[in-house]
Amino acid sequence: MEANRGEFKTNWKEAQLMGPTQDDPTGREWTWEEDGYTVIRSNARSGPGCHDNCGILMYVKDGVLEKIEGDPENPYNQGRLCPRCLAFKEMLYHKDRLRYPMKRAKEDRGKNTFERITWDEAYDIIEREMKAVIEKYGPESIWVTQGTGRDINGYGKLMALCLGTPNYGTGFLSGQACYAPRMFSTSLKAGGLFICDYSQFFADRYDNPAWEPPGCILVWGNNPVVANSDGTLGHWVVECMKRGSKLIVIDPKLTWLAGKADVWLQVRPGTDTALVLALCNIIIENDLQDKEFIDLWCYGYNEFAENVKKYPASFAAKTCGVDEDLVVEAALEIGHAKSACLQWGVAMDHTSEGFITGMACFDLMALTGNFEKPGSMVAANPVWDMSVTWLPREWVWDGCHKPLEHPELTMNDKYPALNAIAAISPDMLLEAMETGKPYPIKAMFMMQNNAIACMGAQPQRILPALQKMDFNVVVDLFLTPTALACADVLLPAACFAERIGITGHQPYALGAIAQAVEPLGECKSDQRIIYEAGARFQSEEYKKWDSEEGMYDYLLRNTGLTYESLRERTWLYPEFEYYKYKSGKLRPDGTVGFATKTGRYNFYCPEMTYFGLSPLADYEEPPESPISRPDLAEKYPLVLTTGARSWGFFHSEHRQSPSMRKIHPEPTVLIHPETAEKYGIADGDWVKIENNYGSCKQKAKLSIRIRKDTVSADHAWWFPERDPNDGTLFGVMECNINKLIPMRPGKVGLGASYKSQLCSIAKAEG
Ligand SMILES: Nc1nc2c(c(=O)[nH]1)N[C@H]1C(S)=C(S)[C@@H](COP(=O)(O)OP(=O)(O)OC[C@H]3O[C@@H](n4cnc5c(=O)[nH]c(N)nc54)[C@H](O)[C@@H]3O)O[C@H]1N2
Ligand SMILES: Nc1nc2c(c(=O)[nH]1)N[C@H]1C(S)=C(S)[C@@H](COP(=O)(O)OP(=O)(O)OC[C@H]3O[C@@H](n4cnc5c(=O)[nH]c(N)nc54)[C@H](O)[C@@H]3O)O[C@H]1N2
Ligand code: SF4
Ligand SMILES: [Mo]
Repeated sequence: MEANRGEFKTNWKEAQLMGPTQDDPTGREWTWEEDGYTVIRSNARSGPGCHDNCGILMYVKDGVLEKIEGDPENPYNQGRLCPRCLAFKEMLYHKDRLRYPMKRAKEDRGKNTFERITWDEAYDIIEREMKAVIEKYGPESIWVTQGTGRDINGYGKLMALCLGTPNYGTGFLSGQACYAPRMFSTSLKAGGLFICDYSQFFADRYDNPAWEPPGCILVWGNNPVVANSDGTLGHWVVECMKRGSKLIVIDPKLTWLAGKADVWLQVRPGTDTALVLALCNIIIENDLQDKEFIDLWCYGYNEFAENVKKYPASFAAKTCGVDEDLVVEAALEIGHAKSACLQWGVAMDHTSEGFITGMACFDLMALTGNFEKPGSMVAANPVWDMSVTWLPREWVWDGCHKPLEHPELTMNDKYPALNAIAAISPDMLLEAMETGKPYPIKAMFMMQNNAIACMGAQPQRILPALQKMDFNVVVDLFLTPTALACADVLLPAACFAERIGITGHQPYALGAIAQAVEPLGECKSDQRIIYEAGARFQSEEYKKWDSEEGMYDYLLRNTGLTYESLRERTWLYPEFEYYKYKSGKLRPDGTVGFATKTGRYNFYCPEMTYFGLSPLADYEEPPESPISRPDLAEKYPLVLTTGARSWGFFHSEHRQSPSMRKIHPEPTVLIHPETAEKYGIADGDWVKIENNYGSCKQKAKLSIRIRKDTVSADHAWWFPERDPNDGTLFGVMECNINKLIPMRPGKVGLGASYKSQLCSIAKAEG
């Protein structure tokens, strides 16, 4: 790689950075010429969607992106890429990419009668229509929505601020059931987010002398090798296993990792809390708890220890449907391990009271002293306070907006926990769209949100609610079922290779997204769309920048970097240390301990009483399960889990990509062969999946990998190859498993039922 060594413009030795960095950037260039290509070094990001920032090298010839390779020097992925980045070109240059802003008459919603317009006309319409809604109903009647953790999210908040509405958040994601429940659990328990330590905080990774591989990794309701979710790459787990980490997997399905685990606990979906509490019980019974950590750094241990006596191994075995000996074996493995970490997945948030599961998981880690030591749970603090993308902070947009006039207008009366994390309730907002109460919702500004196909539960409610709005804006890469159903103005977003950006939501490194090619047609980055559209609603003070680069310079203003200097390095790792609760680095006041009110890890969580809940974690059956609803189970005897991630798709995306579709051509429901036989279903048959909320059909895939009492159905299917004028919205309602999932959060307003429902199955016509 001689060709990419050169001189930097920035003198890094003299640069006044906010803090010391780990890696030596000398000579690492961000662009160079090689074999007739211009090579651009960058960090991948959406769109299309992903939670990660893998290091990439983009090879460009004559203005065309010809190939992408993994950047072997980037510590994050060390040269490896998953199929979606390798097939990125198929999405970037797809014939169906939206290329121009478009409008459609409101009476044509659902029909493909979009007309091309200019950006100015698009912004004129948005200004006129949104101002009419604001005038008539107030700014709070606009809902600005986002999808999952793409880098646009922090900026979406700016759009809401510009429009003056408090209603900004995930679009129709029942119970904010993606990461928010777990993050809130951990902030109450430990005063912040803590994640597994796979050496990702170090620029020299597994070779760093301070790092040690976890003694034991618990992969809990997560499939990291496929999902690479929330800034964790699956191959990190594999690298730790190579270095001796033991593996415990908790999953109703035999995943690739479960097949390699020391212990695999094949739980009934929705019962995880019972298992965690039993593991805690067994550890205490065997006197394997970390007494020093508990004495010095924890609060309410005695109450906790007393409470988990209710959950012996036999309770977990019976409730979760697993072997009692295996529960004990897992507990002893964790209790004896020199260190352990818990890699949790969205399966937790996808049960109604998953918020409590998250709390219990942290109790298990605290009980065994697995905080802040190498190979345990370490604090995921934002890099140099740059949390612009995952958890937008108010200061980021300081001075760029008028304060919200009616912050009290969030619809969280029922859910004080949501107010505590400044989140909205998508469930309440859908109700408001339907009923006009507590106040009407009349306009949508939807970015990266294919709600009808994917994010929303009960799309049969969402579709009519969207179609009766006064005005809808959709920003996407493609004409999705949601856009076809409801967009009055449809705006084309740029892919990551077509724009610049900064990454930094993953708490290890700051990174730059470098532009490799010109945007297709008139596509623009979401960020630019937001500041251009936002300017129509804001006064002069908002106009702090007039370019994307200016915007990123503004965001980086406290770090000592500019966008250009960050791009020069491509990535930058701040210094990292362990045991921050001992050095005062977890608390804003610099005193030792955790950043909770008690200053300790809270086994007993006083704040829970504010939400009318028990301060200790306890088990509750899912609202619809064979045990809680035997009446329903008579008709719908199987447990339904949905949406397990697949290699080629990111949610509803990539159905257009020929190679990704080849991996996974049709919607499939995984059924145990004995169960299938009972219902007369053969491999490849179309199956009607039904419950008390609705029904859909998917193709049977028979496999002994899944529990006999459970079926696992795909989510987010639509058929972009269909004619948009055939009246089916790309077939979005035919195979849509979300018709069987209620828009109904857990008691605190967080958590939902995407992975724990009841259903019946029967052979269907094709
Ligand atoms: N390729 C790809 N990657 C993705 C995504 C994608 O769509 N495609 N989506 C991204 C997003 S937004 C998210 S939130 C993450 C999620 O990533 P993951 O957390 O990995 O989510 P899933 O694959 O839905 O579920 C993980 C595992 O939980 C198991 N499971 C199902 N129900 C239960 C249960 O009740 N208890 C337990 N213990 N396990 C259960 C499933 O069988 C599955 O193996 O992935 C992200 N990454
Ligand atoms: N049944 C079931 N339903 C689920 C889940 C499940 O496990 N089971 N998982 C849930 C979870 S955890 C999540 S997070 C949600 C995810 O829900 P979403 O984030 O809404 O996922 P998608 O629908 O794939 O993505 C929305 C749209 O974003 C567009 N897009 C991608 N990149 C960009 C970009 O850079 N800019 C713009 N403007 N648009 C872009 C895509 O083309 C797509 O149409 O789904 C939820 N739905
Ligand atoms: S996880 Fe896959 S799609 Fe996401 S950035 Fe990495 S290689 Fe690309
Ligand atoms: Mo998610």
